Amino acid sequence: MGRELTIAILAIAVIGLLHSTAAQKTHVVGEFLGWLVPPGGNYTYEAWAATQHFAVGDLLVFNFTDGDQDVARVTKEAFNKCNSTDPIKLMTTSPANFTLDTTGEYYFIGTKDKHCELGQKLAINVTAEHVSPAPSPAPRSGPVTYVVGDKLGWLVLPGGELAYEAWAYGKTFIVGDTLVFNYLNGSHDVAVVTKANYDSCNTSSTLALFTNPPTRITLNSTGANFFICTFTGHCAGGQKLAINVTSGSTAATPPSSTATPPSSGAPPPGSSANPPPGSPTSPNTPSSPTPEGSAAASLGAAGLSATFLSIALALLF
Ligand SMILES: [Cu+2]
Repeated sequence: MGRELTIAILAIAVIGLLHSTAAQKTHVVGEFLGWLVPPGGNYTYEAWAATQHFAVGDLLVFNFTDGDQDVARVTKEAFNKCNSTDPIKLMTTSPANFTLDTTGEYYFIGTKDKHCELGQKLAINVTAEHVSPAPSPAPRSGPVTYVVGDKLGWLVLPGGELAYEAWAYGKTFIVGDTLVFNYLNGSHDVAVVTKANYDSCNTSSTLALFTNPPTRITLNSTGANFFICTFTGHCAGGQKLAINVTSGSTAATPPSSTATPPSSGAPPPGSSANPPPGSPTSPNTPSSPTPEGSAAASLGAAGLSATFLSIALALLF
C-alpha cells in the first residue's frame, strides 16, 4: 500500500475516532472520503466503522456522486459475496440517509460494477444505546514494558508521524514503566529531546542520546516525554514519539487533565533519577491542557480503542 494512501486512511480513521468521542447520532460514512471505491480496499470502511459506536436511532449518511455510486443495504450473505441482485434497500441519490432503527448487524455495499469487490462495503453493529467511548486501560499489576512500535520497532515507518502516534494511542504510561526501542545498530538512535526540538526535529541538542539497541528507557517522571531519531531526515520522516506519563494514582483520569506542559529543563527520562539542578521536579499538580500540548496528550484524551489501534497498525504495515 502506498504511503499516501496509508496516511489518508489513517487520517480518516483518526478523524472518525475524534468524532466518535462526542455523543453524536449522525455518522458520515468515511468522513471526508465519502462513499466510493476506497483506495485502501476493504480496510478503509472497516477502520472507519471501528471508530464509531452505532446505537439505535442513529443516522448513517452516505455521501457519493449520483450515477457513479449507489448504496444498498443487503443481507450478510449478499455482503460476503458482493451480491447486489436482491438488496433489502437500494439508495441511488446522495446524500443517502439511513436510520438505524433496530439493533443488530447492518450490511451495505455499492452495487456498481466491481465496487463492492474493490472495498466499497460497510458492516456495522448497532447496539441499544450509546455507551461511553472512553477506553478502559487493562488492569495492571505493576510496571509495564512497552516495545515502541511493537514488532516493527523504531524506524521510519510508512505512516510518517502518525505511525508512532497510532502506536501510543490508548496506552497508559505510568512512572516506572519502561520503553524499549528496537532498531538496527548504527542505523538509528534514540534521543530524548525538548518539545521544541521534537516539534522542529532539531537534533543539535539532546537531553539524552542512546545509540546501542535495544535502548531501554524507564519513565521516571510525569509529564510529556519526547523522543526522536537524530539520523538525517529520520525525525522529519516521522521517527518521533511523544507520550504523556502520569503518576499511577491518576491512571484513570483522562490524560488531558494530568498533562503537564514540558519545561525546557525537563529531566531526561531514564537517563538519571535526578533532574538537572535548577529545573522543576516533575510538576504533578493538575494544570489546564495547553493547546501546544503533545499530540500524545491531546489525542489520548479522545479516547482510543484497542480495535482502532490494531486496525491502524494493520493498515500501516
Ligand atoms: Cu532513525
